[in-house]
Amino acid sequence: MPLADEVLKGDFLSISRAISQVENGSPEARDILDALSSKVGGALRIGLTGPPGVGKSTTVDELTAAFLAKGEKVAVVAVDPTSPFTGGALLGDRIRMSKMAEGNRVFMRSMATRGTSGGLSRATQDAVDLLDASGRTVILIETVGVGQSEIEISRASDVVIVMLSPESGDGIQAMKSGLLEIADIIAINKADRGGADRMEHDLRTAFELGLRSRKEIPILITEAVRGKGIPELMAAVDALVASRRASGAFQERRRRNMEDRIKEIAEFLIRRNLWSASGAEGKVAAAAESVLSRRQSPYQGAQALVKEVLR
Ligand SMILES: Nc1nc2c(ncn2[C@@H]2O[C@H](COP(=O)(O)OP(=O)(O)OP(=O)(O)O)[C@@H](O)[C@H]2O)c(=O)[nH]1
Ligand SMILES: [Mg+2]
Repeated sequence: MPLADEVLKGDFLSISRAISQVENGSPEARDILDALSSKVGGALRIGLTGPPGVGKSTTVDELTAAFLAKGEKVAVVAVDPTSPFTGGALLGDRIRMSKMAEGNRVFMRSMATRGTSGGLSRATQDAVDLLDASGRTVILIETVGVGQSEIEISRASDVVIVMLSPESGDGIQAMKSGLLEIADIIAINKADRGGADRMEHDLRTAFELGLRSRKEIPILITEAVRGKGIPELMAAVDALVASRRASGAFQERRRRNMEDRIKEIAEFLIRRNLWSASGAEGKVAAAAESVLSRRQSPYQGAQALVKEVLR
């Protein structure tokens, strides 16, 4: 049976194999995604991001349990933008695989790609699509909030929860980075360490002063290790999703995200086709020679190359 059919049946091992193909950028991955396109879109995609060690995985575990209790079929995708392709991700997968084989209720996967940020986001989104088609109803996507990964998680998610903690000046860091801009909900975790109320106050003041383009935002205080604040966090997610569905903002966000995604894929395909075309390197060498011998400008050289390869 083709892998796409196995994925559709929700078989964990097949989903895992299909995600590996997506990570490797294999042609089979494209075929599977094409075949499953009519089955994608039903799952709720929730992104969790924030500084290293803030409590994202702990919160993901708690949210997973809460969604399971509501009868949802949960998948967790942990994206590590810093890990190189071979750096420990495979071992991590194996550990997670054995965990999931026990329960067989939650699909868990850590993702690594070859390190290009565009490739990471493409593979993540493809993996989420596969999980969606496989019948998972809630997909939690965890990623460390550093640099480019913020935009990527935002594009892959219906709702983004940004996690901060009162310690180590996370709030100030978050204000400097783009982290707060992509937040739909903020969770101030590690409330037991003290200073959470103060941080909430500072964030609200900052928002009122216009340090974020959208001012209204739920701010929750959590203590994930003890499950404190998790029901409230769930309720905030539910309320946000319900109101956005009612107003059309939910679908609007998906449309915008999809436009960005299609652009990104188109750029990828153009670049790939350009350099994979036979003789491309030779043509570059010829164009360079012709520029250096003053017969044309670099733009004319590039233009000729593009015309020929993208025929
Ligand atoms: N005191 C305290 N510790 C917490 C809380 N939530 C999580 N932790 C602890 O913080 C540490 C990091 O938690 P993780 O959930 O792994 O954090 P993370 O954000 O997923 O970390 P990375 O994925 O490495 O960025 C663990 O030792 C947790 O037990 C909390 O509310 N209070
Ligand atoms: Mg983690």
